[in-house]
Amino acid sequence: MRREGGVRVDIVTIFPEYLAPLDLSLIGKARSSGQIEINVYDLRTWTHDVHRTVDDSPYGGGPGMVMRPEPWGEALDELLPVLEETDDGFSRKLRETARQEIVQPPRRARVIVPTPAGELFTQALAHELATEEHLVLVCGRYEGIDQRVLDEAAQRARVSEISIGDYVLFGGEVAALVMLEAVVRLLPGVLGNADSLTEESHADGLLEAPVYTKPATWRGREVPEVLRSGDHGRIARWRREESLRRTAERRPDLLGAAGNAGSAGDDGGRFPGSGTDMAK
Ligand code: JD8
Repeated sequence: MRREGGVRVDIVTIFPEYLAPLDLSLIGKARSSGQIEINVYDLRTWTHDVHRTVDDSPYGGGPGMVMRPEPWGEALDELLPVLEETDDGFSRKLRETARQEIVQPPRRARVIVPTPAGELFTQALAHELATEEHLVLVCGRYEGIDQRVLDEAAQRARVSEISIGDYVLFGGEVAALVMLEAVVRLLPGVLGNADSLTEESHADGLLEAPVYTKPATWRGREVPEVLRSGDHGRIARWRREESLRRTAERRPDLLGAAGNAGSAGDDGGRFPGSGTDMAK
C-alpha cells in the first residue's frame, strides 16, 4: 500500500520478468514500506487476438518490426487519469475534487519513454523525476513504438522521451531499471543517510575521489596517509583535489558544466576552468 506522498510507478513491457530486480535491496524495501508503489504490467494484457500480437511491419519499409498502437493505447487509457481540459493543465474533475478537499490538485502523470532518440538522462533529470507523483514507464522493443501512441498520450500526460546513453540496447527495460534506481534513491528516507547524496559523483558536478577501507596495507599497497591523519580539513582538500584531477582526466566536459569554468582559483591553474579555491 502506497503511503501519503508516496510515488506511484506503472511499468508496461512485454518482458515483465526483466523488472524483477525491483523486488530486491533498497527499492524492494521502499516498496514494502510504501514509499513507492511499483506496478509491472504485461502489454499483451491489452491484446485481443489468439497470438497476442504486439508488433507489425513498418510503414515505409525497412528492417525489423514496430510495436502496434492499439495495445499501447488501451494500456495508457487504463493507467492515465482521464482529464477534461482546463486552462492550467489541471482537469476540471480533479479541480472540483480538489476544491472540496482544499488540497493542491494532483499533477498529471509523467510518461517516460526510454529511447535512444531521447534527451539524455542526467542526475538533474533524476532529481526532477523524483518530484513526480505518478510515473508511467513505457518500455518498447523491436524497432520502437508507433509514434502516434506518444502523441496521443501527450493529450493526457507530460511525455518525456529519454535516453540513458549513446549506445543501443534491445529494448527499454534495462533503461527503465537504470532510471528508476537513480530516482528511487533520491526519495526521502530511501537512502540510510541522505548525506551521501551530497558527496557523491555528479552531486556537485565532479567525479568522486577514490575510496579506501581497512586494512591500511593490502598486498603492499598503502591507504593514502592523509586519509588516516584525522585532519578533516586536509582530508576534504585532498578529496576535492582528487575529484578535480579525475574529472579533468576522465570527464573534462564536466569541469565546465561544474559551473566554475574559466576562473583559475589557487589550484595553481592545474585545473584550467576549475576555478576552485583550494587554499581555504
Ligand atoms: C528503448 C526498442 C531497440 C532501438 C533499433 C535496436 C534507452 N540508451 C538507449 N539505447 N537503446 C535504448 C532503447 C532501445 C530500444 C528501445 C530504448 C525500444 N529498442 C531499437 C532503435 C534501433 N532497435 C536506450 N533509453
